[in-house]
This record gives sequence, C-alpha cells and structure tokens, in this order.
Amino acid sequence: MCCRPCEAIFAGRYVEADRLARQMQGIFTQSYLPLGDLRLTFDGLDPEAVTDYRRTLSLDDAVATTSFVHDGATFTREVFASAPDQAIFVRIACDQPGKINVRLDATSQLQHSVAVTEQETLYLSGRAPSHVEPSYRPSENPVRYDDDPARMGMTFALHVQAVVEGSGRIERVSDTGDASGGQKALNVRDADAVVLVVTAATSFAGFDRSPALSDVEPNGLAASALAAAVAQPYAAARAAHIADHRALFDRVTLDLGRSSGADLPTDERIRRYAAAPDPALVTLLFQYGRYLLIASSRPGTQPANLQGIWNDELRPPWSSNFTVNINTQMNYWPAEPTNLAECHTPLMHFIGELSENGRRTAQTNYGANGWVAHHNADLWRQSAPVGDFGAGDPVWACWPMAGAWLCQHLWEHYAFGGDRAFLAEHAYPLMKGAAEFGLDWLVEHGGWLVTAPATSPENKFTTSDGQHAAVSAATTMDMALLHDLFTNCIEAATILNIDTEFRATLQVALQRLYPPRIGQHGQLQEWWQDWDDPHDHHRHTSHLFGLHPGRQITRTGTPKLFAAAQRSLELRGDGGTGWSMAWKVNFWARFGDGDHALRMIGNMLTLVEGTATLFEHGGVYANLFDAHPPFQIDGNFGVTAGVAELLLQSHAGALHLLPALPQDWPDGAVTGLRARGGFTVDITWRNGALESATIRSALGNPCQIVAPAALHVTCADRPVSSQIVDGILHFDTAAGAAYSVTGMHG
Ligand code: FUC
Repeated sequence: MCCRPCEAIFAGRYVEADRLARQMQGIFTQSYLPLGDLRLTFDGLDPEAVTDYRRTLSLDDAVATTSFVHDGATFTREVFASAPDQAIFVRIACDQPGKINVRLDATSQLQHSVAVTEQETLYLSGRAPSHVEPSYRPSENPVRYDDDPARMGMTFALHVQAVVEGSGRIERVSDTGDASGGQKALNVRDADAVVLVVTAATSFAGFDRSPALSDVEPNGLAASALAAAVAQPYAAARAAHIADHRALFDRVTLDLGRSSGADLPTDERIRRYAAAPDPALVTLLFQYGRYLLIASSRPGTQPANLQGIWNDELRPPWSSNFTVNINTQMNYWPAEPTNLAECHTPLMHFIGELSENGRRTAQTNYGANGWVAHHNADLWRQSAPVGDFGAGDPVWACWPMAGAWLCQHLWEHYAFGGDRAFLAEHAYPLMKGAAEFGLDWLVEHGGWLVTAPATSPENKFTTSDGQHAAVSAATTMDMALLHDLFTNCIEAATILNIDTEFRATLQVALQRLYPPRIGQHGQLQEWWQDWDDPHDHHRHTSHLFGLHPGRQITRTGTPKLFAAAQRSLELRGDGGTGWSMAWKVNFWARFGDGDHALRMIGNMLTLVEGTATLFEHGGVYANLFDAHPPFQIDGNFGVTAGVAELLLQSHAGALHLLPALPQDWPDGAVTGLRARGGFTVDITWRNGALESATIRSALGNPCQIVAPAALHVTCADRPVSSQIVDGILHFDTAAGAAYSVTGMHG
C-alpha cells in the first residue's frame, strides 16, 4: 500500500505532510561494533622516565612506529595491518638485549570469554548483541542480547600469538584474579624482541543470512590465518605488506613544495596552519585520505563506513554505519580520480546487495518497480526508511533517493575505467532498476514531473505562511539526482546498444523533470518554491548536487545556474562540519576558485580536541582524522577528492588541467591522477601556469583538453596532429600510448 502524503503537499499543507510522512518509517539500522582489544602491559617501564618519545605513521609504507628512550635503552614498536596476511603485526624491540617484558591479555565490550591454549595462543571468542540502539536514542537497555537463534548476533574470534626473537620466553598466566581460574594472559619475559600476530574473524555469512545459524566458524578462520601469518619471518610479512600497500599508494604523487614546518609534529603544524602557509600539510592531508581508503576498503571487504573501520565505541556516533545521503558517497569520491579504483569495489557490491532488499522495499512501501534505498543502510542492507515507525524526523527519514545517488558511483567507475563488462553485467542493471523506481516515484504536477514527498537532506524550510517543515515536492536535489541517473542510464544503454524503448522513456522524462530555479536572492533554489533563507548556514548543500558531484550545472553549459549555484554557496558560508567543508572544497574547485577552495581547506585544518557532536564547527583531530565532530571519516575522503579536483577535472567532457590552482601553490607537480575516458595524467606547473603534462591513454579514446592557448602535443617525441575548436583541443590517442602536452605558459 502506498501512503504518500501527496494530497497534503499539493494543497500546501506541509506540516501535515511531515506528520503523514512518518507513517512510512520502519526500524532503525544496526551498528558496526568493535570486536575486541588486545592489552599490552609493560613491566619495568616508568612513563615519567621516558624521553625522546615519537610516534609516526609512514603513509608510504603504512607502518606506524613508536619509539622512546628509557633508562638508556631505545625501545621501538612497529604496527601494521596486512591485507595479504589478513593479520595485524606488532613488533616490540629494544636496542639492548632481554629488555622486553610485557603482559598480553584481551578483552571486549561485547559478551566474550578469553583463554590461552597449550600452544600459547591467546584467544577471545564472543557474540555480538542482537540489537544496539543508535546513540542518539535515549534507552535504558540499549544493547540487547537475544537467545532466539533467528535473532542472535554473530559470533567472533580474536587470536594472538607472540613470537619471541632472540632470547626470552613466554609464560602462560593463570593467576588473573578471575573466579574461573583459567589461563587468560601471556607474559613475555626478558625478550630481545617479540612479534605479536593478531587475527580475527566473525560468523558473518552474508547480508541475507543469519550469522548465528551460519556454518562459518570464526575460530577456525582466525586460527588458519594466524598459522599462515606466523609461518613466515617477520621481515617477509612486513615486506609483503609494504609491497601490497605501495602498489596502490605510489600511483599518485603530489608535490606542493616543502614547508619549513614539515618536521614538526602534526598537531603543531595544524595549530600553525592559519598563521603560516604550509602547503606540504595539504599534501599530507591529501595523501592521508588515500592511505585511509587503501586501509579501509579493499575488494571483498565492507565499504568504509562513517568511521571507516576505526570505531572503538559500543554505541558509536550514528551507529558507525552507512549514511547514504552524502557521507558514504563522499567516502568514495577520491577512489577514481586518485587512482584507487579497486578500493571502490566494496561500494559496487554494497549497491548490488542493497538493491536486493531495495526491490522489496519499493514494492512493499510504495508499490513501485525497481529498487529504492533511504538515507541509512547497514551490514544487513537495510533499505527501508528508518525511524522506529514514526519516531524519526522526516527531515532525514523521508528520502527515497539513495539508489539514484549511489548509482552515480557505478557510472563513474565505468566512466573512468571503461570496463564494458562491468557496465553491462553489474552497473547498468542496477542503474536501470533505480531509474525504474525513479519513473514510478515521479508524479505529474503543473505540467512537470515532480517527486513527492520530497526532502532536501536534512534541512527544513519556512513557507511564506509560516509553516516550518521538511516535506514538500520536487526539491532541487531530488530532481538533480534523477537528472543525473536518467542521463547516465541513457548514456550507458547507448554504449551497450540496448533498451531503445527504455532510453526513449527516460529521454522524455528527462525533459519533463521540474527544472532547477533561480530565486529572489539570485540563488539556486533549494526548494520547489522560493523559500530559501539567505541566512541559512545549514551544513548540507544538497541543492548544489548538479554542480558537484553531478555534472548538470557547468560554467559553459548552464551559465545562469552556475552563477546561481555560486551565489547559494556564498550565502551558505564557509563553516560547517568536517564533511560539509570538504564538500565546499569540491564546489569551489568546480567554480574554478582555487583560493576560496584553499580557504575552505584552511578552515578544515582547525584543530578540534573534543568529541561532543557539533554541527557547525568541524575541523580535524591531532592525527588528521576528520572531526564532524565527533570523528567521522567522510571529510578526509572529501578533501582528498577536492584537492584532486583543484588540479584536474573531467566531468564536463574535456580534461581541464589546473582548473582551480590556488595562488599559494605557484609551483608544483602531480602524477597519476585519473580522468574520465581512461586517461592518467601527470602535471607540472610553474608560476601558476601549466608547464607540461603527460597523458597516458588506457583505452585509446579521443582526448579533449580545455585549452585557453595553443598547446603542443607529442607522442614519443613526434608531433601529434591536434586542433582547437571553441577553446577545446582535440587529438586522437592510441591505447597504451603517452602524450606530452606543453606550451600553455603565459
Ligand atoms: C547526517 C549528517 C550529520 C552526520 C550524520 C552521520 O545525518 O547530517 O551531519 O554526518 O549524517
């Protein structure tokens, strides 16, 4: 049964529509939880007597190191999480023999037990709750365990083995003060060095299987991963990890010059950023985002969630799951342009799984074809609107547009990489399903096709008759999302040479979508009526979707909307949460205003120390983690994408080299950025102008470059014929060939 409050909306009774929209809600999503903690207690180390303390993270090697001096000896701890070994390695060493004395035990915030085996493996096994109430919902019993197998949470295991190097021994510890009297800890005694190898597994068997009834056995999985990981020398595991990481990380280099502050601790550099330019800190922030994506999103894993994978709380902020009305998408903005397409694949799988539940939601909730998802999703691919059957505010709960937005990622993966099989077999069927829902969801009003109910995540309007509400019709973002989806679907079906009729249907619908409007303040309207408050500094800037990450609004294609979008952003201001500011970096890049974008990056580089939730004053923490606050990883990924967007754009057809170079970065170089059409681009610039570029063509597509002045193109030192038409340079490419572009100076 469809319970859309269209009548109230079209009669202008928006408060009533808000109330009615609550009837559309289902249950809340579930949380991503921390499995356990390995605790290390060091004997004989007096923290007060430690000097030369230093903690580093090498982004090149993805190895974290802590070193310090104590009693004349230098201690070193090295940690890395290896994808090839599916294990965490911790090596604790000292430059003097026999000095390592450490006790190891494990614990978890979830139901668990701990034991030590005869083989001196420390292991923890446990069970996750059946339900964790979101942190923003007051509850007396927020973490619930259920004995009904149909509702039981997944089981899990954590295994730890200590491998002593040189002299030293390991003791099993019985006396833990625990009534069970079992052995629950290990003591490493008088060792020269010790390597701890940690593996973990769960009984998760898929989004549509009960993890309690599954035959996936976490202890077996953790044990076999552990056996394989410890069977090799530490140096070999370390080398394999570094090689695996560098194969991805080294694809892009960025040089914005070295700053004098480069040797200072990161927190100190952040503190000084506002007063002293430190372009190399921006380089670090850019590469950190790439590092974080490599570390949190690999083929076969879950997509990076709100905290990436770095959640340590039992009731994490917004459940540490997938908020798909901006946050999850932002996580993946850097994947294609910064040459990490493999890291994008978990999202592709997620979308496929979400669509399976989303088909049922489309039918059950709306009697519609295709598939739908709303603003929140989780491991179980929850696709229905959340809100506990009416308790949720429609300002976030009422938003059936996640499918449309997520499908942009499928299209972009194709647009950058050109994988036709992926387009035919995975992307297009999902895009088509989302478009089918879109067609069914649209209703006729005033000669246009509009969405209703419609919200603009997560903002409210005030009408001229004083109604303050979230639900109306044809919000600018809704219409922009459908414009994007339909456009991409038409292009995809044309490339695949299929679905002629469906294409025609979409083409007709595209022409009839309620168009973006320019309001009384010169702004791009957020709402279907001109209700925008010029003093509204809301963190979401959803109505600018057509500018970024969409491609509906461009400087040359839609100059008036482009100018109106810029006016909207000026009115919205330069503040916001971490992710909001990261989005603004991308917008200013699209406006071609690198200086304003850099100002936004500067605003992001504000040191935040607290974890209380704030909606206006974001920044970064001392380790450069994005601060909503609290910690939320989307801003890290968003700013990485934004920096790439300052240096190279390709959304409007032609490659645009240095479209928004900030004046504070007069000289620099970038290698390995990717552009749509299968191009990889290196750029060097001097005195604020392009010096040279190298464009590698993977697919042999014709190349177009925005060229305000004459350019020379050569391939293997031979001139390549090219022509400039309307400021765009055209030349043909061969797959696998590299083209050198020079001559834009001045
Ligand atoms: C949306 C945003 C919040 C936060 C949350 C995870 O609700 O409006 O700012 O990012 O998602």
